Amino acid sequence: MDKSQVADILSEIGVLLELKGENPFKTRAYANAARTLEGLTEPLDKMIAEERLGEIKGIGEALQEKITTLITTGRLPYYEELKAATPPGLLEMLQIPGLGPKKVKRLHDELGIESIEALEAACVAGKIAVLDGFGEKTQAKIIEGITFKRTYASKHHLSTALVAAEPILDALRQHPDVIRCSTAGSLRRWKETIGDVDFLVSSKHPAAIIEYFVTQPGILSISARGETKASVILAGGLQADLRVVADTEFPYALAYFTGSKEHNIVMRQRAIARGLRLNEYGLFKSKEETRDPALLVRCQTEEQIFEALELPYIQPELREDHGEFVAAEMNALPERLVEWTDLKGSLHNHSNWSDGNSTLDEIAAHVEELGCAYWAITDHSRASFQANGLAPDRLRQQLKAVSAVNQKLADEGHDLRLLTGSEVDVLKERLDFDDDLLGELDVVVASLHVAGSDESDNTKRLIRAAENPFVHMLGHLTGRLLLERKPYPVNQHAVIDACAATGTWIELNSNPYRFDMDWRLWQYAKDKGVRCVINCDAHRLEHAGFLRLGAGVARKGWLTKADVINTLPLEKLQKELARKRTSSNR
Ligand code: DGT
Ligand code: CA
Ligand code: CA
Ligand code: ZN
Repeated sequence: MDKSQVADILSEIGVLLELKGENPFKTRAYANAARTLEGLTEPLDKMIAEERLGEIKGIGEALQEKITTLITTGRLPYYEELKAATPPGLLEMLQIPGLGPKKVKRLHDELGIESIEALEAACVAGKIAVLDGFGEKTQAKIIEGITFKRTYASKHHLSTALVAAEPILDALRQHPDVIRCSTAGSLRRWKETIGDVDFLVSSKHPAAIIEYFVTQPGILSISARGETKASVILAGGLQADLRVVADTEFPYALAYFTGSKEHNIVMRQRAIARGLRLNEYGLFKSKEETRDPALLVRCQTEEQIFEALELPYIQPELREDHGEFVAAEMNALPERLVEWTDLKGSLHNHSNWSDGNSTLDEIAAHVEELGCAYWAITDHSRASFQANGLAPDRLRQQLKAVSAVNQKLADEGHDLRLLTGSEVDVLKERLDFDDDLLGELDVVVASLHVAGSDESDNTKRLIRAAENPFVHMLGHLTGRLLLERKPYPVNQHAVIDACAATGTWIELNSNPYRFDMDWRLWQYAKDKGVRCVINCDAHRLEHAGFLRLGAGVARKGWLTKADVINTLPLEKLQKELARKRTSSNR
């Protein structure tokens, strides 16, 4: 056991004691001790061996003893008993925003509530609102928190699912008995959040594939295992399903298990309208459900299934019944969706001048290695003080530093150029920087970081930002954090309209917690003529890899290379960056 594990247990003890109603001094002592341990620079076992735990401020004898027991035995009976004596539902209730140990204890004591279900029922019956110190507002917030938790508890970020799935797909590909394989389901459709990962394999030896699959590294447990399918749990609690089929069935199974369910329903209806039957086993010349190979309409690929149903190929990302059938009928599907290799750089990124991790030199070296042509440094503006935002004089210093890096790049014959910029805060009445300063920057991203609760007010602020001739694009339009924080209220259509009217671009923030603006709105934006910028919002070097994720989400939004500004080479990009400013000057 290391010190951060010990610290976790100590702070949990603090919470458990608070739930029990112990005196605040005692409970706080545990929380404080946990924090102290986190900050230690020496390993705990060394300090214990040298009997120096007592030197740590704020850790009394009782705590020293518990820490020693944990480090030396890996267990602590005191903690285990305390935990066993606490209804597990109480700990679960603590995960609901706005419910701390004190409130949970009162709900338990006064209403006998020991589970989320009981809590919900009490809310619905109005029993929480009448409790002293709770009220209608708290009750409504608890209901909201329960709903939120329920919706998202079983969902995972796309990036988490990809990291878990890709090594397994690679492994499957290398197995000699695998004929074809693919991911399916929401992962293949590049949904922003993933329920479970689906794999499809064709093989003559399903048993060998199943055995191979369930013994892959990174698999925590096997939940189900049959002759042609298996389900396993991957790290982080993510479930993965595998289906093994005969190779003749592969295209039909791939189309079926890719979904979405809504898309599949329309496909099946099209089949029925043509006197056919479509299911996971095939497309059959039949008016009833069947699996009879004699009736099969032979398709080698998904493309041929679409062809048989008189449709052009529909890319997996588009299979959401979100207009793809109407567009396909009119031959109006995008010809070629954007690919991440089309991207030449990112126009919203941070460095260690604000809250990023890396220096300008490190960033330049890294993104050049990735093959980027340009990379904008848009650190936070002054108002984002918690993110170490730059005041005007520091920003002007940074402009010099960027230009020095560019000089060096040019001298050494590199093609990459850094662009100067700012992620300027959209404040209540104005932008954080005045137009003169914004006019000195290559790239200006305007973002709302501290939104209000009033939709029309937030909308107005963003529209005002779009109307500023020096603002090139709006950053992370809704501020949402997927599976964590809801978007602030904003009329996105109105903001899109304002961007269309002013020639302002909208960011597709490629951080997998954001993917903001949402893919469902890009068709509308594109129809209005609004262009997209696929940005990393990078705070570390490895965030440059978000470009791939963002491009996938842009595909899901039907975007092509021409719809995305940062597919342009540097010179053309610079012309586009100048366009809004010069047209507003006239
Ligand atoms: P997820 O896992 O919640 O992120 O979403 P999906 O789309 O991956 O859903 P999943 O894993 O339950 O099933 C994979 C695909 O299989 C789904 O997109 C469509 C197909 N599928 C599964 N169950 C049904 C069903 O009852 N009816 C139809 N039409 N298709 C289904
Ligand atoms: Ca799935
Ligand atoms: Ca599944
Ligand atoms: Zn931001």
